[in-house]
Amino acid sequence: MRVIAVTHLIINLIEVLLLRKVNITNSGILFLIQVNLFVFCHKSNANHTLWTIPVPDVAKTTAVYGEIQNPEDAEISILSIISNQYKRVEFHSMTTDKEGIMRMRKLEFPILMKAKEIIHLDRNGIHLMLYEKQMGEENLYLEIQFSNGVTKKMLVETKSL
Ligand SMILES: [Cu+2]
Repeated sequence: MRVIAVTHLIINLIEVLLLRKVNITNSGILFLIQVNLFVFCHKSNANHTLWTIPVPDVAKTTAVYGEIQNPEDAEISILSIISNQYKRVEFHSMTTDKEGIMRMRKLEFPILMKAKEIIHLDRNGIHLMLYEKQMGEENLYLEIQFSNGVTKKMLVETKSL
């Protein structure tokens, strides 16, 4: 009886230790997941990615979608956007006319942004149009010039649909 009891105690102890070990590992994994999630969220927040769809080399025009954020606590405006691959960058909006046809309309700079505002650029709304493609570097970049003197250089990713 005593031997059995001791054995049982040892098994219990091992179980507790194993369980603890497992728990520590689990918490470790959970912690790592949380850290990764945090870094991921934080990163995606800080980068506000822009993207475009692949266009044939002969195309002189492309559209850019994604997000542009005003990180400031104050109103600022976008004075201009320049690109390393295209001569001209315009803001466009999509409006539906009386006949129900969607039309692009050019928005003039400066583009006013409220404090912390995020402009969501998408295929049915506001987007960027890049004109007159020139030969140049492989990666497409946009440089957003804000009225507070800050210039933000953003890489435009290519997404295949
Ligand atoms: Cu457009």
